[in-house]
Amino acid sequence: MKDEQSPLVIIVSNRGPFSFQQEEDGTFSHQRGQGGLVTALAGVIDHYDVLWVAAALSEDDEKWAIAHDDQPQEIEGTRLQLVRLPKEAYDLYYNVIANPLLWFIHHQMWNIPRKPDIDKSTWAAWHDGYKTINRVIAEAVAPHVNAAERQVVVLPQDYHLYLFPYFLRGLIDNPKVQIQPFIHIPWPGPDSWRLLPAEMRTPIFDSLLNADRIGFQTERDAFNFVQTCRFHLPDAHSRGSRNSIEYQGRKVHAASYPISIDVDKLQTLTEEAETRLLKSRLAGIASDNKIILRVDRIEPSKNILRGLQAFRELLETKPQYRGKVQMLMLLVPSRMDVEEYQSYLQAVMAEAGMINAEFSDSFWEPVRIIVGNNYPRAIAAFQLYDVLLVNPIADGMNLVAKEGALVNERNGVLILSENAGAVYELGEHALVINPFDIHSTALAMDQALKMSAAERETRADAMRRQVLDANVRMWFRRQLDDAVAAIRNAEKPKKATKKATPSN
Ligand code: GDG
Repeated sequence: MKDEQSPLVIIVSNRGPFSFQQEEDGTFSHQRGQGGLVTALAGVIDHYDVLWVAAALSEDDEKWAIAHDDQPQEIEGTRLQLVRLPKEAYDLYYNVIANPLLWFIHHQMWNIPRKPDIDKSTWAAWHDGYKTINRVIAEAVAPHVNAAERQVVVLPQDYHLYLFPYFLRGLIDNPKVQIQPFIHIPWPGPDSWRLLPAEMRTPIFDSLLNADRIGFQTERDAFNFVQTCRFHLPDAHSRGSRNSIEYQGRKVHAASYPISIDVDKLQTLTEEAETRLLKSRLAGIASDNKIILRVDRIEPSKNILRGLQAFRELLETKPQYRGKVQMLMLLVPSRMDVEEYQSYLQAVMAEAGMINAEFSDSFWEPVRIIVGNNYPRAIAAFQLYDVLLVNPIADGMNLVAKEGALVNERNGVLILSENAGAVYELGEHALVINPFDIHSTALAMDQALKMSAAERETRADAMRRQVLDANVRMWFRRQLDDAVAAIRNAEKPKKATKKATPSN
């Protein structure tokens, strides 16, 4: 049941919750969108009055938008508006600026003597792509904000929309609005931003400070943001605060809202026939081997290659595991038109092939890679692992770690990077590693594989409880509660303040 008194919530994201396909008879069918963000948000919005505004990503999405006069339509209980965007500008925004430039800065993935190389074409992409798309999306959202006669909470999602708050602020006149971006990826410290020219980074910080509150995955990210603004914007002051910035007469909060998973939905999914079938297939592949699992998008920041190198070291130094342990890797294709991603996949395949060539025997394949997009298969695999390897170079949160902890049936051990946001909630019960340290990762694999049943159970129980206690609904609710409280606070008549007396 939606609460009529509740605010209008406008989620704004690059990728929407549904994609469309036009059938031969001209009607449209739809499919749920993919990705961590859509999965997380799709699970929680049913209870709110939500308008979701996203980019029309395909030709059929555009046709769907045209068929509905570019107005919102209700799809499975969600009001959705897809914004048609100039194609060339979209390509520059997405494939030159957002991914890879901003993504690489956030995950610190540079090979600095060579990259980033910000040349004339990057500048053109900034002006004609990133700025343009952010402005056009803000223009699509503004009329909804202005027409609403009640509180409005605008939730732009992630690094694709950094300039959106600036453009939106210039277009709206509704005082009962809170602009509250959420940033899903890690926010690096001030020095990392020196890789971006001041004429790019300053508008990003300035735009975000046009918001009222900015949500981050962890306190570390929120603190890094405050520090970044202090260092790079001469007019920004934190006045000793770790989580707010005063800038141009406004106070902007940096808050942490660790994202989580939809516990009920995930548990239901484990019961479905398809998941069960996939589970028995995967169990068959692993035979009676212990499973070291990883589930990731094919993404250099996930550190897949070092994970394999650690497994190689394990097999080299501890021959007792040969024939007894299999590394199962479910890899989801991602950004396959970006050169770095293609060559990364090639390197991963080559390393896995080399390990198999060196160690396999007639009955045992040390590494098994399954490439493809199949969420139920990932859920099936989570139930089966003995060890889950989550070793990203940097990761905002990492939902895989939480999903695994919830549904695993073998009291599996989590090996977790100290640079994943999830480490703050799960680290105490996981084996925490430095993601660059291949040797220690191999030692952690050994420790996990020989850990006593009692210790595995204690750790797994604690992680499961932690995930059960922090559902994704809470993540969403907390953001809305804070936004509504801020609007109410702003509406309260201001008490006359005493004139400050100069002190010594
Ligand atoms: C970004 C941030 C942050 C697995 N196989 C398939 C599939 N999955 C699911 C996983 C998980 C999701 O995709 C991936 O989420 P992660 O959090 O692990 O990683 P990112 O995609 O990088 O997500 C991250 C997240 O946003 C949310 O804020 O935690 O730090 O980088 O749920 O189980 N999904 C589909 N097909 C598969 O084959 N569709």
